[in-house]
Amino acid sequence: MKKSFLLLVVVLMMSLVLSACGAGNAPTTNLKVEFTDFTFTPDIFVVPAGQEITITAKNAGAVEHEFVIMKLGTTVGEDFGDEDEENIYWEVEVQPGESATATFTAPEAGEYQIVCGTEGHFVAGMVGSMTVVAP
Ligand SMILES: [Cu+2]
Repeated sequence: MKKSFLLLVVVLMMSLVLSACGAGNAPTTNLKVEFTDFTFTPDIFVVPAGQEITITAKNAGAVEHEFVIMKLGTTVGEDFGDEDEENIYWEVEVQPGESATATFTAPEAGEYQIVCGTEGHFVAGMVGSMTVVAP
């Protein structure tokens, strides 16, 4: 009795994990993101390496926000500053109340940090991640 209940719990948890992965892990060349003060929604992105990616970003916040992709192997330290500028792979900025559509070429496969480069927003927790998968 006890054992079968445990097994049921394990199976249920595994199916939850699997369905969560399935929904979030499909690489796409068409990203949509909404900025608020101070969050990216969604904050996890999966794209195929080397492909042209179109991103539509809507700023629903009250201040300017940026979607900054850091270069592979680099992350922002305690705060986003001048020393991080050279580590930017690509970025787009959107004024409050506006939307922007832009394109970039997905870099090589790996895990990339996404940050907002507007002063103070990184510290406020405006961060995300982009997984680039081999096509
Ligand atoms: Cu921001």
